[in-house]
Order: sequence, then C-alpha cells, then structure tokens
Amino acid sequence: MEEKTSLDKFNNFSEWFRTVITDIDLIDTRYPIKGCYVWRPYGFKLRKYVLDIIRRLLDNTGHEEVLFPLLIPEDIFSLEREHIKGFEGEVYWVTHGGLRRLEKRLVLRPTSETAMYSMFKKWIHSHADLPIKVYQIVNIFRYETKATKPLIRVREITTFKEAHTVHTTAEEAEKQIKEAIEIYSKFFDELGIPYIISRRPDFDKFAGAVYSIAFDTLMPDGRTMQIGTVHNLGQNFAKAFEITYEDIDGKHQFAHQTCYGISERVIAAVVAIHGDNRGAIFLPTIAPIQVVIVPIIYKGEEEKVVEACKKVFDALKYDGIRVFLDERDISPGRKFYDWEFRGVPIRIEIGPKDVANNQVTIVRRDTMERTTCSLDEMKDVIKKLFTEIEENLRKRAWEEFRKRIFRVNSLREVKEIVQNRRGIALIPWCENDECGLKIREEVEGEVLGVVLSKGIADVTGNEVCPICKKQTKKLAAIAKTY
Ligand code: 5CA
Ligand code: ZN
Repeated sequence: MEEKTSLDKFNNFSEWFRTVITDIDLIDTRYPIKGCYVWRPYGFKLRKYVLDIIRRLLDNTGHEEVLFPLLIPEDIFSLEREHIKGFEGEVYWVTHGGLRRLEKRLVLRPTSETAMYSMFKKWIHSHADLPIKVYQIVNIFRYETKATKPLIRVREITTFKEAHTVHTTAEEAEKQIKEAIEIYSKFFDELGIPYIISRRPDFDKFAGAVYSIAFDTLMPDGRTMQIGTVHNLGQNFAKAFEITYEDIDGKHQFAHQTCYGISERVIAAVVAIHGDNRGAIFLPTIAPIQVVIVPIIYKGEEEKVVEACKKVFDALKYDGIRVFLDERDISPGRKFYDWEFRGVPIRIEIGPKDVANNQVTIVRRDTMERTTCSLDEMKDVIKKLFTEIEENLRKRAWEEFRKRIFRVNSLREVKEIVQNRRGIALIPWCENDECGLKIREEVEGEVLGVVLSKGIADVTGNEVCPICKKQTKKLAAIAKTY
C-alpha cells in the first residue's frame, strides 16, 4: 500500500473523500455507467450495520417492511400532476421487452409513491384499515443531470429507504410527520451526524407534497448535504389515486398521506464527518471491523505471541465483537497505518512483553490514546471504550457543526459566509417564496428553509425580513449545497 501523506480533509475535502471511500474498499467507482457504483465487501458491511439501525427504529414504531416492483407503468406514474412534472425529466424509461416495443412504457422507479399508492387503493376500504405504515429499502433510479458523485449524487440510488403512511385525518398525518422527525433525529444521533432541520421553501418541496421538511448536515468543505426528507402529501395523491376509506358514518373520505426517505448519503456523511487526515474513523456500532489484533513479533518469540493473539481473538469473537487478527507478513507499523486508514475503532497490540505480563496494549483510533490492561479486564475495557469513542465522535462532530453556524442580520454577511464556504448562515425571513427567491439570488446560495431545530439560534420576534422588512419570528438557513 502506498503512503497517503497528502490527505487533508478540511483543505481538500473532495480528494480526501474520493481517496478514502475507494482506497478503504467501500465502493468501486470504476463501473462503466456514470452514476452507478459497486459496493465492495467492506462497504457492504458498513451499509448493513447502518441499515440495521434504521430498521430497528422503524420496526419499533409500528412500521412494516414491504417490497414493491421496480417497474411502474406509465399511466400510473402519470396520475399525480405535480409528481410527474417534477420527475419526468429524471426517469429512465423501459421501452422494449426483448425485440418488441412495449405498448405501455414502463419507468424504473425514481421513488415509489405511484407504485405503492395504486395498490393502497386496493388495500384500503374502511377506517379500520388505517393507519398503514410501511417502508422498503431498495434501489431507485434518477437520471440526475448535475455532476454525479459517489454516495452523494448517484443515478442508481442503491440504498433508498422510503417509508409511506396513510391516515384518516390531517391531524393523524401531522402526528406522523412528528414521529418521522423523531425517528430520523434518533437515527442521526446514533450515527453522530449533526443536522439542522428546516421546512423547505415551496419552490423546493418534493414533487406532489404539501410541504417538505429536510435534515441537512454540513460537509467538511462548508457545503450542506440533504441527508433525509419528510413530506406531508396531504390528500394530493389520495385524490389522484382514489385512496378513500369509509368513515364511521359510512361516508367515503380521501385519506391523508406522508412519506420520508434517506439514502446512501447517510453513509457519505458518517465517513466525511468522523474521519481525519489518517483516514476513516468508524463508530463501533457500524464499524465492519471493531477490533483489530496486531501481533508484535520478535525472532524466537513468534509462537507465544501468535498463541496469545489467537486466544484474545477467540475471546472477543465469542463475545460477539467483530474482530480481525492481522497475520499478514508485513511490518506492524504498516498494519497500524493500514487499519487506522480503514477506520477500525480499536487496535490491540500483543508483543512478548504483553504476553509475559498477561496484558494487552490498546489504542483507540479517535484520539490515538494508548493504554494497557490485563487480559481479565480486556472485555470490559473494550466495551467501555466503544461507548467513549461513540460519545467523543458525536461531541466532536456537533462542536464542529455549531462553530460553522452563523446568526447574522445582513445579506452582505450571508453572502460572505456562503461564498467563502464557511458554513450555514441564519437570517430572519418572512417565509414568503418571493423574498426567499430574492435572498437566494442576492447571496448566490441555497435557502434551505425555515429553521425548525430547537436550540440552534434564539429569536426574539423583533427580527425583520431583509427583503420586505416585515417582522418575523422565523430564521432561514442558507448555505452552498451538495
Ligand atoms: N418519496 C420521497 C420520500 S421517500 C422522496 O423521494 N424524497 S426525496 O426525493 O427527497 O429523496 C429522499 C432522500 O434521498 C433525499 O433527502 C436525499 O438524502 C436522498 N437522495 C435524493 N436524490 C439522491 C441522489 N441522486 N443520490 C443520493 N441520494 C439522493
Ligand atoms: Zn420578506
């Protein structure tokens, strides 16, 4: 392996990110279709552990997993007017079956509202059939026209978790939106990904939604990335798809719907946010390998050391820890370097002195601190370190995030922050689309929307919108975006 001396996460993030995700074998970017990437075993494991978390959170809140077809017939895809308008420029069409031209074209799902809702209509008859809360984790296709970027803007989204819910009343749907925000907050908290929650301006909402709420994180280059969205669909799709239920009085009513989704951007975020100039740093909860054992071998003492390493390996494995014993015939220094680069949270070194003292040497990846402990204490020490590493990474990430949020009052300041990629600017906003568009134009950045997160910045109610000068209690978050 060649040395990666040039890694510089904050000054050259793009290079850092490309090098890390490809050279630690998360994904292979050489597949011969633009925007399509290959998950390699190390990356696939990381992906699996991340998905385990969101699955658990959804399953524990009454969501059920389903699986719908990838293909959607054109007529069904076109039923909701705004939805088709928003997506028609982005879909892949299937026009042929073998040599025959299809009478009805098919689209590869760019998201599954239309696929699911045509079936929901058949599933729902009475109020007793509601609510429905389902999700699927699938690949979807979007013919993105902006520059593609592995994990961040892809054309085959391989890791699309979409949840869809149906309710009797607007209030129930509104409650579901709150639950979804809570689920995503917990999910990102578990991953130590900092976020700001905002309501997207109308001009930037999901095609077919009444309103959209988004989670944005901040990448090391000062640009924000949308890592999750929650949409209130109102009755828009219910009307287009005739999703009705009979209420208690026997009257037919249109249902109310919500949907919320995340993608492999979440994995891009965990890699980007926690890593450093030595490479990736994985939280123990999602690390493909949690502990690596490196034998420190001196001539004549090989056997004792190897034997001790194998014992430690067995003990940890027995405890359900994802452990790897590196017996490659290369120097320990090379191995240290390699596993640090790959983000393994804990390294155990065992040399002749450790064997003689019945101890191991432990190095944690996040702070590079070194300790020794007896074999008896080892498991407890490791479990405690797992928690400490997780807490430290989360704390570090939030501190960095907060440092890059600026509460300002003038568009000049917003522009300076956005142009120099310093982070997220917060400025009062009346929430009017016209003012939002003017702000966007003047500062040459994106209006993420009205800030909904608590504790990000205080408002007194005496703020004024910089465009129309109306009083407001709302702040807009503005940034350069991915
Ligand atoms: N049906 C709704 C909710 S499931 C939906 O499709 N929403 S979305 O369009 O906002 O997508 C959900 C999330 O997928 C986004 O918040 C974003 O994090 C991610 N995403 C969207 N497009 C891409 C893309 N081209 N590459 C990677 N991730 C993407
Ligand atoms: Zn205004």
